Amino acid sequence: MKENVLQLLMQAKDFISGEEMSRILGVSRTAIWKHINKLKEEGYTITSITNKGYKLSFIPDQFNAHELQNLLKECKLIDEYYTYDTIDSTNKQAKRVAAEHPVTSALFISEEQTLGIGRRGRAWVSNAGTGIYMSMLLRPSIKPVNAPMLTLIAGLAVCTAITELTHLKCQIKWPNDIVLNSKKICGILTEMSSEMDYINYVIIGIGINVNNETFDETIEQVATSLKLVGGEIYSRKDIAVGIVQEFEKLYDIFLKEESLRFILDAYNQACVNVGKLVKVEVKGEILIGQSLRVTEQGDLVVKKEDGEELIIHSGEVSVRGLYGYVD
Ligand code: BT5
Repeated sequence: MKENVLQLLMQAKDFISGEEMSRILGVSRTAIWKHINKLKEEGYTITSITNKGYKLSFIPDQFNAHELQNLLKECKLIDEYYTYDTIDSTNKQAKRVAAEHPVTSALFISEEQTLGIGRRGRAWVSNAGTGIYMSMLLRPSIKPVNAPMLTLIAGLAVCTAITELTHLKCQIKWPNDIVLNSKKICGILTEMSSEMDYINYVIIGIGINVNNETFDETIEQVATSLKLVGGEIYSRKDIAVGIVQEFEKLYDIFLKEESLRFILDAYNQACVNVGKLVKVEVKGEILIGQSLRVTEQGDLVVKKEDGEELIIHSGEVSVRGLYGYVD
C-alpha cells in the first residue's frame, strides 16, 4: 500500500488530497496519513498543506520498484521490477523468481547483498546503500553458445552509461570488469539456464561501486568507486536507469545479429586489454602475450612472444598495470 501511495504522489504533478488518494486506493484517510509518515521516515520529503493535500518534493536515492518502472516506462526490455532492502544475491533471487513464476523479463535491485557472487565461486562485496547490485532476467531467442557475448554487451552499456553520466572515463577489462584509474569499479556475472539449442533464461548480474569511501582489506588493492575517483556523490538510481536504457539499445540489435560486429570498434576502443601485456590462465597453464583485439564472437586475441596468435574464449586474464599486476 505504501508503494501505491508513493506512486500516486509521483504521478500527481502538484498537490493531491488525502481524500482523493483514499478514494482511489479504497483505504481510510488515516491509513494514507500513516503511509505518508512512513515515506517521510524513509527520506522522502512530502509537503502537506491543509485543504490542498500532499506534494512529493524530494525522492531519496533508494531503489523502489514503482519508481524504477516509472523512470523506465519507455523501456520495453523489462516487464517486472523487484527491489529489496537486503537479499543474499540478486542473481540467486532472479533464479528463484524465474523458477517459480513465468515472468518473461525482470529487473532485481537490492540495497545490499549478504552473499553477492562473482565468477567461479568468488564473492562480490556488496555493502548497503553505497553500490548498485542489480540483475536482469531475460529470455533471448539466441543460440546458447552466443550467450557469453551478452556479458560484453552489458560491459559496454555500463561503460558508456557511466562515462556519460559522470564524465569519468572508465574502461572495460575483458571480459567482465569495468575499471577506473586501474582499479575495479564493476563486475558482471552472466548465468544461463539452457538446453542444447534453447535458452530458458539468462541472468546478467551487475555490481558497481558508486559511493563507497572505503573497502575492506580483502579488496582494497583492486577496488575503487566512482566517488573515490570523481569526488562526488552520484545518484545510483540515475546510473542504474542509464545502464538499462543503454543495454536495451545494444540488446535489440544483438538479438537480430547474434554477433558483436556492430559494437566492435566501440568495444575495442574502450577495452583496456588492447595493446597491453597480459597473463592468461588457460586450463591451468599460464601464457604471456600481447592482447591485440576482441573479435566479433567476443574472444580475445593474444599474440605470444613467438608470434603465434591465440584465441581466448574465456579464462582468467591479468592485465599488466591493473589491480597491482606489474611484473
Ligand atoms: C565478478 O566476478 O566481477 C562478477 C561480480 C558480479 C556481481 C553482481 S552484483 C549483482 C549480481 N548478484 C550477485 O550475486 N552477483 C552479481 P569475478 O570476475 O570473479 O571477480 C570477483 C573478484 O572481484 C573478487 O575475488 C575480488 O577480488 C573482487 N571484488 C569483490 N568485490 C568487489 C567489489 N565490490 N569491488 C571491486 N572488486 C571486488
